[in-house]
Amino acid sequence: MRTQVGIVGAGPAGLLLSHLLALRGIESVVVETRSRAYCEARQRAGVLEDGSVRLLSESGLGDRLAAEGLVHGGIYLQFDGQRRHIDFRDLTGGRTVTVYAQTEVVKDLIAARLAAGGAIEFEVTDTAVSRLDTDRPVLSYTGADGIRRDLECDVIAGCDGFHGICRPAFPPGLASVREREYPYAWLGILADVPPSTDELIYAHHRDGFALHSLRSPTISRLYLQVDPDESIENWPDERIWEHLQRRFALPGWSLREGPVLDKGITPMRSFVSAPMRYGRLFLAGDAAHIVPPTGAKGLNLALADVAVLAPAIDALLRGDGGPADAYSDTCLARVWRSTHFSWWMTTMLHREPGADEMTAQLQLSQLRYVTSSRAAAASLAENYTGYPELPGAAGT
Ligand code: RFL
Ligand code: PHB
Repeated sequence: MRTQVGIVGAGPAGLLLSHLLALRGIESVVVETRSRAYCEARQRAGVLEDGSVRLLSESGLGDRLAAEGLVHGGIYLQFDGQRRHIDFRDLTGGRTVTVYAQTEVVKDLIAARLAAGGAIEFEVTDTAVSRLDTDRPVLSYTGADGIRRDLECDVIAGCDGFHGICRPAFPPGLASVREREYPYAWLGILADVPPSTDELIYAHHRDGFALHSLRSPTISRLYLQVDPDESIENWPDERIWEHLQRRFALPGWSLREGPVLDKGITPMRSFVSAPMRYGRLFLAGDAAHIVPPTGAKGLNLALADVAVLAPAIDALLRGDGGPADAYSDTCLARVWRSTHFSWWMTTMLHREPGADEMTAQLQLSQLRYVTSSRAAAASLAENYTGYPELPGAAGT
């Protein structure tokens, strides 16, 4: 069996890559271990940068996004008994973000690929990649029908997330890994209750960080900092609401409660593996890099990677290897900027277990600065809404 591009993983990176390649007349096959229903229901990100919205719209995926996405012109930072607004429009010359859940991005992408006759194989097992240093790499897997297949490709894209098989297929020693684990995790809930806020609230509190986000005018998404080894069984709904109430408390404002539809705990990690290419295998999205969610960057980075990768593969298949050779450096410039911003937001807002009063005062000073200095607020706003252009890591 043969295809031009074998894509491992039907997350946002793999699906958008398949779509962008199809727009260029390039055929691909996506293989995915999970079921379609699982991929469409997995609760994750919620915030799209300006550039991600433009990318999706310009590639024909903007209808539901325009109708149902909620445009946000800022965020609130809450600390020391005050809630301060950062006005993105004012600070960045009109840029915004859009709240549109990753579940919806994935549903739109799967629908678009299937409507166009695209091949997505769900529920595959034993995915493997080989012959990566030749111009005919092979993607092997067992289909849902139990039949083992070897798919000969021109290029393989590893879009299989942090726990996938593509990054480990690099020869030992080729990639350098930079990593930081944080001493805390997020407990996230989806609640059947209208949001109690018009824009996201990032709250610094002596008990730990909390975030009020949303999914729609009737559904709220809330997060609570917990210990990394916490188990969800220790968190009945009443206990979650009690902690949320305490961390968001503000005179004259109240947090509405409602039935919890979904809950889970996510570890927090920064991780960058470079280069993002070995031979004819290209990594994109969480397969190559992870950021803690406090900067709302992971999904946006995944989309940005494949926006660079699709034209690079196109050029490579036409005999021009230049853009493919530049792929890793081009992406890593954005990846490192987002990695820094996510680390900065995370360390400014979370309570570090065992941290002394010095650390708490440094955080509060930074929060006061970023909400009172126009220059500091503009830097946050520029990073949060995204970077339209970044020079390549090699300065190109
Ligand atoms: P994904 O989404 O993990 O998709 C990878 C896919 O590959 C499949 N797979 C395999 N398929 C075949 N063979 C194998 N051997 C395979 N191994 C794995 C998996 O089943 C899966 O379907 O990676 P992708 O496409 O790179 O997308 C990345 C994003 O999902 C991720 O960065 C974001 O969700 C991160 N993130 C956020 N990003 C934002 O931009 N804004 C946010 O507001 C935001 N909030 C979040 C987040 C992530 C969170 N969690 C749960 C990690 C909030 C949370 C709580
Ligand atoms: C979300 O809505 O899931 C969300 C929003 C902002 C973040 C992280 C997650 O920083």
